[in-house]
Amino acid sequence: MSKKTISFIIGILVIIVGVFAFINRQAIEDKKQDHEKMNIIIKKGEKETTFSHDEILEFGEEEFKANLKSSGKKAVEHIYTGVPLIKLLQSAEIEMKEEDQINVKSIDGYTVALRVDEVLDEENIYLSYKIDGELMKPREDGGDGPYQMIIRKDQFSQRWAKYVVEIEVN
Ligand SMILES: Nc1nc2c(c(=O)[nH]1)N[C@H]1C(S)=C(S)[C@@H](COP(=O)(O)O)O[C@H]1N2
Ligand SMILES: [Mo]
Repeated sequence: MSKKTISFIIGILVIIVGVFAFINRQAIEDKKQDHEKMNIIIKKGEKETTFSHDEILEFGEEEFKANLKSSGKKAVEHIYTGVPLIKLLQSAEIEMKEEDQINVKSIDGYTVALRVDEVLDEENIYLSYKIDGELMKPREDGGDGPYQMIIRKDQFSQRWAKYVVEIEVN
C-alpha cells in the first residue's frame, strides 16, 4: 500500500470516529436536558413519547410509605409521592408481551430491568418525585431526583433507580 492510501484510510477512520463521538455526545446532551426539564421519555423501537412533569401529574399522584435503604445504612421509612409507572406506559400506548423487559434508564447510565408482571402491579412500581413532601432534587444538587423509581415490594433499594430519564420497553 502506498503512503497516500494509508493516509486516506486513516483520514476516513478519523472522520468515522468523530461522527460517532458527535452523535453520542448529542444523545448525552439531549438526556441531560430532559433530566433538567423534568421530562420522562418512553421508548419502544422507533416510537418515542416525552412526558413533561405537568403531564405526569395528570396521571394522579399518590402518597405512600416505603423504606429507603442507603448503602451501609439502616432502612428509614419515608413518605413518597409519585404516579404508578404503568400509567405512563399506558398513556404512551405501549403494547407489552409477557416476555418483554422494561429498562429504566438513569442520567448516570444506571439501568434497572423490570418484568412486565412487576410493572402491571399498580401498587408496586412508582415513578416518584417527592420525598417527605418535598420535590426530589436532581443529581447535580445532591438529590436522588428529579425522579426516582420506587419499588415498594422490593426491600433492597438496589433497583430503586435514582435520576430516571428514560423507560425503554423491548
Ligand atoms: N441512578 C442510580 N440509581 C441507583 C444507584 C446508582 O448508582 N445510580 N445505586 C443503587 C443502589 S446500589 C442503592 S443501595 C440505592 C441507594 O443508593 P445510595 O446508598 O447512594 O443512597 O440506589 C440505587 N439506585
Ligand atoms: Mo447498594
